[in-house]
Amino acid sequence: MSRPAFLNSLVIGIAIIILIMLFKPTEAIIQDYNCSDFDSQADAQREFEKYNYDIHGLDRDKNGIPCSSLPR
Ligand SMILES: [Ca+2]
Repeated sequence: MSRPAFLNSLVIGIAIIILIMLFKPTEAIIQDYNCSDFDSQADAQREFEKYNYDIHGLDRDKNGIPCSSLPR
C-alpha cells in the first residue's frame, strides 16, 4: 500500500520539525527572567541587549534601561 505523495511530504515535514525541536541549542530555549533574577542592573542590561525586543518585560517604562531599581 503506497501513501499519496503529499502524505509523505507531510510526514517528512513533521519529522523535521520534531528533530529541530529536539536538537535546538539550549541558548535558543528562552528562559523567562525577572529583575529579581539579576544581581545588578548591568547583568539585566546584558540579558536585555541579547534581544531586539523586551521579551522578559524587564523594561516596563520602555526607556531602554531594564531593572533600573537594581544596583549598578
Ligand atoms: Ca526602564
